[in-house]
Order: sequence, then C-alpha cells, then structure tokens
Amino acid sequence: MATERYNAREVEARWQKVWNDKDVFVTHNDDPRDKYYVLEMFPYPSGRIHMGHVRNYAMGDVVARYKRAKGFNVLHPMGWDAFGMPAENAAIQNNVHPKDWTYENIAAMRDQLKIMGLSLDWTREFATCDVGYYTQQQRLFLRFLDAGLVYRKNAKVNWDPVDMTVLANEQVIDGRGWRSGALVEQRELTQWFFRISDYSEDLLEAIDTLDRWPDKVRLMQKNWIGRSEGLRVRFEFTQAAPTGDTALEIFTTRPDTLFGASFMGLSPDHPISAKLAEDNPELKAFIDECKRVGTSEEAIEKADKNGVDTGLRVMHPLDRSLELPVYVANFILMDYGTGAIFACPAHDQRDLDFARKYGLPVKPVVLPKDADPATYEIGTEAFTDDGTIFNSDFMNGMSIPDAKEAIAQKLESVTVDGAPRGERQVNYRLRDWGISRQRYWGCPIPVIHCDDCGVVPEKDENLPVQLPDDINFDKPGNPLDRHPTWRETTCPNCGKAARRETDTMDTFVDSSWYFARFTAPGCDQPTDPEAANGWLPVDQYIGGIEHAILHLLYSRFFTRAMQKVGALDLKEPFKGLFTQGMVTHETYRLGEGANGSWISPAEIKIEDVDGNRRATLLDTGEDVAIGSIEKMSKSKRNTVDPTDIIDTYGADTARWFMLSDSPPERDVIWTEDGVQGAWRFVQRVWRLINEISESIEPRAGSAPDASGEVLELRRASHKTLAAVSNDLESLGFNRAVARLYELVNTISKSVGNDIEDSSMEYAIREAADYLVQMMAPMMPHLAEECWSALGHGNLISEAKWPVADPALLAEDSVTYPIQINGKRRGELEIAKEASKEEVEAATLALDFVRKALQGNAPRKLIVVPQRIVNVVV
Ligand code: ANZ
Ligand code: ZN
Repeated sequence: MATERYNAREVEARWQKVWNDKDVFVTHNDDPRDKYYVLEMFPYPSGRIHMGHVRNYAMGDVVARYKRAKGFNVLHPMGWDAFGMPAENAAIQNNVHPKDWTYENIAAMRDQLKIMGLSLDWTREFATCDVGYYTQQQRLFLRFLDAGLVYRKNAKVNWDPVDMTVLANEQVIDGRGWRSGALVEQRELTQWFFRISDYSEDLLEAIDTLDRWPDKVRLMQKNWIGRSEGLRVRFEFTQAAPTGDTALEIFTTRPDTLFGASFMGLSPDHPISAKLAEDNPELKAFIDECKRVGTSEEAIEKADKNGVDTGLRVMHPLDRSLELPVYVANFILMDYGTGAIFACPAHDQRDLDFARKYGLPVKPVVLPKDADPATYEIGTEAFTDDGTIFNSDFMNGMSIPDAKEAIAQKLESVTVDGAPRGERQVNYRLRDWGISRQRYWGCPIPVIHCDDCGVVPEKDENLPVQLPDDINFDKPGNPLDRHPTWRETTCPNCGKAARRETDTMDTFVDSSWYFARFTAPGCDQPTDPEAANGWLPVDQYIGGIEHAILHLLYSRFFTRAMQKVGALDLKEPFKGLFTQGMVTHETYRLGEGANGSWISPAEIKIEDVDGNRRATLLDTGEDVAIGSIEKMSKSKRNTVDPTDIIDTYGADTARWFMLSDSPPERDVIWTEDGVQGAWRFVQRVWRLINEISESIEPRAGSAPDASGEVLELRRASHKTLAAVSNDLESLGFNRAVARLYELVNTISKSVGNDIEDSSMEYAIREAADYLVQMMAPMMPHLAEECWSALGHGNLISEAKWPVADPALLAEDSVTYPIQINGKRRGELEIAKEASKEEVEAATLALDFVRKALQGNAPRKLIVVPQRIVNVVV
C-alpha cells in the first residue's frame, strides 16, 4: 500500500485539538512531581510574530516537552508585555485606541503562536495591560513604597518645546523631537525612583552564583553595576567659594596620580557652578548649553571636551605651594562620585584633551616599562597602562597598587578642619531606577497629591487606579493630564479634594515580575508566596541578548524587593539563562551598484545560471542584486513571515529547520533550500515509519539476546538516545538534530535489508519508537502521528522518555590499523571480542586489501590482537 504524502496542515490542526481538548499542557501547582519552570521572554504584541519569536519559542518548547517526558511537572506559560509607546503611536497615527490596538494584536499573535504547536499552559495567559495584572503591580508598588524602596526626586527629562511634551530617549533623534523636529531641551521634573542602588553590592556579588548564565551576560551586568574603589579627597580653596565651601571634595580612582594633578573639574550641575553662574554670564551660557545637550554618558562621550575657568583656585593637598585652577567642564557628571574631579591629563584621555585645548600642564607620573624618566613625554595620547610611579615624592618607584595604598594611608591620617583629607570610598555606576513616564499607556502610579497632606499613597482597598478609556490623542502630551475628571479624587488621608498622579510606570516594571505572577496568575495578591517559592527560580529562561542588562537586572532587583515585602522568598529569579542568536537572511536590492530599493525574498526568484545564483524580480524579470546576509529586519525587507512558512510546510518543518542549522547561541541563516530540506526529512520520516508499522510486527516480550546486525542497530538506537538526551539537557538542539538524521539513515538501511528473524524486527521497532520519541520535542505533530501509526495507544506528549540500556552503550569495538607490506593503508573496525579468524576474514574482505591482493592469497597475514594487522602480498 502506497503511503499518502504527509499532510502537515491537516495533521497539525488535528493534534493541536487533541492536546487542547485533553488539557495536556495545563499545569497544576499541587502536582506532587518535581517542578521545572521553563520560560521564554514574553513578546511585545506588535501584531505579528517574526522568525525571532519562532526560534525563541521553538527552543523553549523543546525544553518543556523534554522535561515533561522526563517526568517533571513543567510550567511553561505565555503572556504579553503589552504596555508601551507603539500603542500610543498607533493611536496618534491611525486614530485607534491603544487598548483596542493592543488587544487586537494579542489576538492575532495568539493565533499565530497556537499554530506553532507550542506546549503552553494557556490558562495562565495574561497581558501586562490587563487590569487584573496592573492592579497587583500597583499593590506591589505600594508595598515597596511602604518598605522605603521607592522615593521621589528631581530628574531630567527630554522636553519637546514645540509639542510641549516629554519624550522618551528613543523619540529624540539627533537631539531633535521625532515629530516636531524641534531642538530637545532638558527639563527637571519630580519623578519616582526605585532604590535599586541600595542593592548594588548584592546584585554584583550574586553574579558569581549565576553559574548557568552566559559569561558575556554576567560580564555585562558587572560592568553596568560598575564598582570602583577610590578615594574622596578634599582640596582646600585658596579663598572660600561663593557657596561658603572652604574645600572642594572630589572622587578619584587614581589617587596614585595625585602629583600629576593639573586642574580641577566641576560638573555644570555642581552647586558651586550654579552659584558662580549667578554673576558670570559666560559661565551661565556655558551651563545652559550643557543642559541642552544633556548629560547622558553617551552625549558626553560624543561632545568635544570643553569648559570655563571659574577663577577659583585650590591648593594641592600634598604640596600647598602648588595652586590648581578650577574649571567647570562638560564631561563631569553630577550624579557620580562628588560631581568634581582632579584632572591628571598625562593619564586620562578626557583630561588630556581638555588640557591641550586650554594649555594646561601635562606632567607624567606613571612611567611605562623601559621608558627613560629623563625624556619621557606625553603626546596626544594619555598613558593609561601599567607602569612605575615617578615624579611623585614619597611614591617614587612604587607600583600603581602600592602607590594607591600609600597615598590612601597618608591622606586618611591628615585632618583638615577636623575632617580627614582623604577617605576611601566605593562607588557604583548603577543609578536608582527612574520609573516615571509621562504617558497614558502604562500602569498608573497609585498615589495622590493633596495640597494639605502632600503625596499620599492610594489606599489598598481603593485599588485599582484604573486607566480611563475615554481619552484622545488630539494634542501632544499625556492624555491623563488633560482628562476632565480622571485626575479629580479625594485625599485618602484628609478626605479633601486632591489630584491623582498622572505619571505611569516604565514598562520595564511590568516585565520585572511577570515570571512570578505566572506561578499564581489568578491570585488576589501580587503573588501567592507558596506558589512563587515552589516554582521559582525559573529553571531555564530563554531570550535575546538585547535584554542582557536592563530587563535582567531589574528583575533581579524586583525579586529582592519582593522578598523584602514578603511576596516571595528568594533573591535570584533565573537559575539558567540562555540567549539565542538571531535569524538572518540574504538581502536583495535593485539597481546598478545595488544601491536601489530593498526587495523582499517573496518578490524574487532565484535560478542557477552556469553554477551562479541569479535573482530576478518575479513581476518584471528585472535583475536583482544578491547582497549580504543580515539580521531579518523590516528596513532591509529581508524578513520571511512565519505564517507563510507554516502554511506551506507546516509548523514542524519550521521548528525543525530553526533548531537544526546552527548552534542555538549563534545566528541562523534562513534559506528556502534549508526549509525544503527540513520538509523532505519530514516526508522521509513519515514514509519510513509507515513502512515499519505496516510490515514489521510490534515489539512483544523482552529484548532479545542480540548479535551481529541486530546488536548493531540496537546499539545505534541506544547510543543515539543517550546522546540526544545529553544534547537536550545542554540545549544542543542542532547536535540532536544531526544525530536523528543519522539514526534515520541507519534504520532505513536495516529496513531495506532482508529481515530474517524476530529479533531484527524487535530492534527496528525499538529504533522507530526511540526515533519518534526523540523527535517529539522538536516536531511534536509529526511525532504524535507517527506514534499513533506505530500503534501506541497513548499520546507521545504524555509518554515517558525512554531510558538507554547501559550495556548497549559500552564501547564495543576496536579499530585495527591495516598495513600492507609495512605501509599503513587503512583501518578495520570490528567487535572487541572478535576472534583472530574473524579479524583475518574481515581484513581480507576490505576493499583496499582485495585490490592489493588482486585475487591472490596473502603471503602472510599477521594479526596482533587488539593492536594491528599486517598483510604481506
Ligand atoms: C583622577 C584621575 C587620574 C582619574 C587619572 C582617572 C585617571 P570610574 O573608574 O568609572 O569610577 N570621575 C570621578 N567623578 C567623575 C564624575 N562625576 N564625572 C566624570 N568623571 C568623574 O571613574 C573614576 C574616575 O573618573 C575618577 O578618577 C575621576 O578621574 C573621574 F589618571 O581621578 B580620576
Ligand atoms: Zn490630604
């Protein structure tokens, strides 16, 4: 009977319905088996899934299905990171309500995810814009506030003076508002902050415990937290500053270079700068200009280093005869250290650029190895490497670390006006987390402003503070600010009329605890601590490297903060982290020199012309240039729509190809040929399994005592099983795929030979079962169909992972080098226990030996057991 072609569309929909009807992937918290929590970073509901999602979710699904088969109670949920700006942009541009836009997108994307056949517990689904979710987020916020983890302070925002609105950083393009094109200004607003910096040291130290995180992510987190050990040093003014200060306090990590000090630098936002500017117009203009450009680290890196001499002078702390000028300089941040520095141009590039510009002294105090102290000079490049201290009095000849220690001790021991001249200090780059956003589509911050009582938290029983639906985007700015009634409320404290806070929370807040909410999504508190503690930490978290810093750091902070308020009891949310590579594709362009418009893969046809690939436009036949392989992106139009692929080939093919082609941490190149290869494999497996199910009796009784070919096949199945299990444990999906290709070849060969006895039938059936089970995490629909064709009564999605027989895994063969007339010509692999006669016979049967003998018997045939075979012709 000829097998019908495998019809993925029909088969996939059918099994999805079965899984759904039987609630196969619904997880229960009270299930007594060991728990395993696998989570992929939840998507933003942009409207359509892209290939990056397919890759991410296919990987997570393999882990979920594998762990389920291994007997774990697996939690594998899905939700939507649904607040944020794109919904407001859509509202502005297309006049749709952000809520409608978001929920329509969610509906569309949910359907698309469902046709991928992911083993998700959809009963736990939520969107962060669901009132039910953000109510609990508000509750959490109030608890954080109560625990002292939240505070208000002034902070700068990007202000668009034409649109009269606050802009997010990504809405500022080359210093101008994205819509108005106006030059963006910096404005101070009172905003809400989370005290993440209280946890700097803890967040840093605990990175060492995250041994199942990629090294590069751990390093990125370390750098972001940015611990530096240094010294606070007080430099006395020659005359008190107009603020009344008698000394200027600076922070340095290089006190060893103190004798190379050339000038002092103040941040434009330093109180002394502000005071001086009151009657110094030049300085005032300079400070205003700095404010306009902004003092983000990035803006500062880009800007030329410049400044203004304040006229103030300080004395060098170790040489009071040496006076140093005090500049206000644009590269000094107010919220790091003390907002003031001493500059050593010889050993700091920014200081050097500045010194050269203003003709300030450059005195080297660290001598490079092998340099001559008499002639050593600094050119245009500061020397920042290791060396020996010189030109530095009592520190001469010391190493940098020794000099740091020596000077710290010296400055600590001297006091000025009762205070030590120097104090050791640890600084962190990590700043508190500003969560206020002046926009509508986010979680409202549940506080109230009362003229009498000030800022008052909303009462827990009054939650949620719900977003109003009747808003419009006719005018720029935050619709909550101009809503006619929403702001009006009464003070929870005194009962008088009061106003609601109109800031909403940064969407990073939403994604900082969703993983905990999934453990008890219906709970009327933010978490059910028992459920959260039972499931967390997430055993395997999978997502993009673009979230390596902020999302992960905020989630780590949130977990600590939730622990502090008793919502759960752990510190680290993600035990294992995996960052997958990107999906890439060739690019295509029109025009001479390939600088014309980008063309999408769907619009072209590629042919082979004399061994070269030639692309032409389907419509007109016009030539199209084939360009480099790039990350799939809308701008280069090199995307492939997952739903088109699934329509044509089925979800299993898409999943299989995604997992097959390169290691999961690397980029994968999506090609039509690759997909077709995967599709042919699906067909091939289906034919093979059908042939087996129709012509070979199912396994009965226990395993036969096997030898010869039967033993070989059984060994192959069990070895593959052991290896694939290892691969899946270590997320080596591509290796697992390669082994399954091989196993299919091996089984096909056995099926093709004459099958002489029932033990061979047993071996083939066993191999087929294992093959299908190993495939199941990656191609679950095909696997169910094959499993059923093989006569199993249960669902493969509920079947137990088979266990390899250790006896069949043992190394069983030996490789003999074969020499012909003393020269090595090849080798023979044969069972270890083969007799001398068997080795001789197998040697004589080798092709290259037969050729050498040309039909004659060998003159001599020497077998050294387990070592070597010599043939003399
Ligand atoms: C003198 C010096 C000499 C410095 C030298 C460096 C090299 P990290 O390592 O990142 O902590 N600095 C201090 N406060 C600053 C601020 N608010 N804005 C800009 N720069 C500031 O950097 C610490 C170093 O950055 C400090 O050490 C200080 O310059 C500068 F050869 O002091 B150093
Ligand atoms: Zn009040």
